[in-house]
Amino acid sequence: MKKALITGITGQDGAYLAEFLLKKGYEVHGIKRRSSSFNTDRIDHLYQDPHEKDIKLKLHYGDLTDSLNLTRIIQEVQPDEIYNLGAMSHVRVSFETPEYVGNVDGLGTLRILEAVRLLGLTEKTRIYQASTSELYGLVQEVPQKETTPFYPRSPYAVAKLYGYWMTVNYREAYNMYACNGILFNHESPQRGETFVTRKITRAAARIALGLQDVLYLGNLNAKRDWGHAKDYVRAMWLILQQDKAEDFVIATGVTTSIREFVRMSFQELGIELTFEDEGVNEIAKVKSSKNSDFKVKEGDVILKVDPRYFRPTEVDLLIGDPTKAQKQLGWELEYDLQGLVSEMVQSDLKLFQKDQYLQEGGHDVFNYYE
Ligand code: NDP
Ligand code: GDR
Repeated sequence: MKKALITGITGQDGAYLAEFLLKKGYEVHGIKRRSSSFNTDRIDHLYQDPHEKDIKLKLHYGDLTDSLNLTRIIQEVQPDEIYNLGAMSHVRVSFETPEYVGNVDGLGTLRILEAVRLLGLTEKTRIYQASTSELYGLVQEVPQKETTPFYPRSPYAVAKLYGYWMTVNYREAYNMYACNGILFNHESPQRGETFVTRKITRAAARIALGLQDVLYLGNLNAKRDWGHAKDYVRAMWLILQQDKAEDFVIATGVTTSIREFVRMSFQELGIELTFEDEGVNEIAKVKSSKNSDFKVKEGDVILKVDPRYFRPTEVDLLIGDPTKAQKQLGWELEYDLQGLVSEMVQSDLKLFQKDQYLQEGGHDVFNYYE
């Protein structure tokens, strides 16, 4: 039985990957951070009581800033595969915490690579590094592929650039099986609430149910190549199953603006929008609504721009070319954007119907949204 170690197992990708690997028969180990409240929501459905025998999912406390801890866990587990998904992954927040991001996202990658080397596991352990389309940053070429030059535009992307090159360097210097997956944006109902897609699908559901009036967003013109996280974790695994370690772009090849994602999300609920006044004064109004149970009416302003969400340096356009992954890994998409939007909106609608029910029953409902 193969053993996998996942950093960032409590995140969106970590949770889907753990589920995927368990189904494949792996023993899965995950590193979780100590938190003052429970932080395992996304993997609770996979949880196995550690008092039982032969459990297949094991969690270890740890942190990517702690070399001793990482080295000890890797020594204990002796993993066949390590998926380094742990990161402070929010681009805008990285402008506020640049040193921390350098430590976790940049040096954290080095700590994993070096631990494997020092423990003499270079022949046994394969390493997947969660690299990102943010490396491309300022547009140099479209669509972006493995050979496109990088031009990172945030402390997050600069830290990930260090992780990318460390992975390449350890592969070349020590003949390690270490690979970068250069993944373009991927989303799901488990996406963190402050990333733009989830912020939009949550707001669409909440506005329809009368739990929120307005959605505040930043740059509506940015374009992203959005896929489904389930398709993307399968690619991570495939990248580690090849004869030779290589880096791969994982993307859909289709790009869509934030504004269009808003339109599609509300449309999923039968609410048509009109957008007025591009720029900082841009708003979106309800044009029509098919569902009379929803608490919106024609002319309601449901979206405003708040410059607070603008970034000091923005990545305007991402569109990836997944040809290499398709040819060499045999990787194919199972989801398209319409299916993704539909799944996310319907999931959030169900989630917030519970809040609506509680509120109507006279209970207080609090929801932090940014
Ligand atoms: P999430 O933000 O959902 O998850 C990040 C994970 O990293 C969480 O488990 C988090 O723990 C953990 N983590 C954060 N800081 C530390 C630390 N100091 N030590 C150990 N673990 C830590 O990210 P995603 O699942 O969306 O992304 C997975 C990886 O892929 C990340 O590295 C991200 O940068 C990268 N990536 C993501 C893309 C995407 O579109 N989703 C695209 C390309 C790359 P906790 O739950 O406690 O916060
Ligand atoms: P991104 O994702 O920065 O691409 O990084 P995010 O969803 O945060 O932003 C996408 C685009 O939407 C614009 N935007 C807003 N973004 C957020 N979060 N909130 C807003 O209110 C808002 N309004 C407009 C942004 O300016 C941006 O252009 C994600 C992360 O998962 C990274 O970890 C990963 O590496 C990349 O995807 C690929």
